[in-house]
Amino acid sequence: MHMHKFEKIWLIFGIGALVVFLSVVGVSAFYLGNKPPSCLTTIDPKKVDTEAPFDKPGLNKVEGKEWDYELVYVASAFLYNPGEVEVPLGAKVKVIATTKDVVHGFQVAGTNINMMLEPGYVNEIVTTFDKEGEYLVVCNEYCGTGHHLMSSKIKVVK
Ligand SMILES: [Cu+2]
Repeated sequence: MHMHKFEKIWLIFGIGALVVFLSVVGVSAFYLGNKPPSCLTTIDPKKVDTEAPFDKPGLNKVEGKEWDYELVYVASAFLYNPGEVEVPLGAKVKVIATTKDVVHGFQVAGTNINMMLEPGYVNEIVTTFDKEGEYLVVCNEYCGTGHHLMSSKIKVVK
C-alpha cells in the first residue's frame, strides 16, 4: 500500500500525541493518585447514621482547624437533616454533606454553594456567611415524587 510522506508524518504525530496524553493521564491517576474531587471521601450509604460526623447532623464548633464550625447535613428522600440551623454572622463554616439513598442536590439560594450529593460520597465546601438573613437550601437534582418538598433553612444571625 502506498502512503504519501505527509500522511505518514501526520499518522506518527497523531499516534505519538495519543501515547503522550494517555501516559500523562496514567501517571497522574495511578502514580500520583489524582482523582476527581468528589471521589476524595467515601462512605457506606447504609452506615451514614452511625458514622462521624453524620451521626451528629447540624452545626458543631471545632477547634484547631482553618474553619470555626462544621455544618453537617444528611440528605434523604425527601428531607435534609437538620431542617433548620442558625449560623453566627461572619463564621467560617465547612459544610459537609452526603446522602443516604439517591442523588440529591444541595444548593443554598443566593450563594455560590451548589453541590451534588451522591450515595457513597461525601461532599464539602468551606464558606463564610457574611450577610445576615435566611437562606433557603434546595434540592436541584430530581430525586423522586417529593423532590419539590425538599428544603432546609440556614439562618445567619448576629
Ligand atoms: Cu430532589
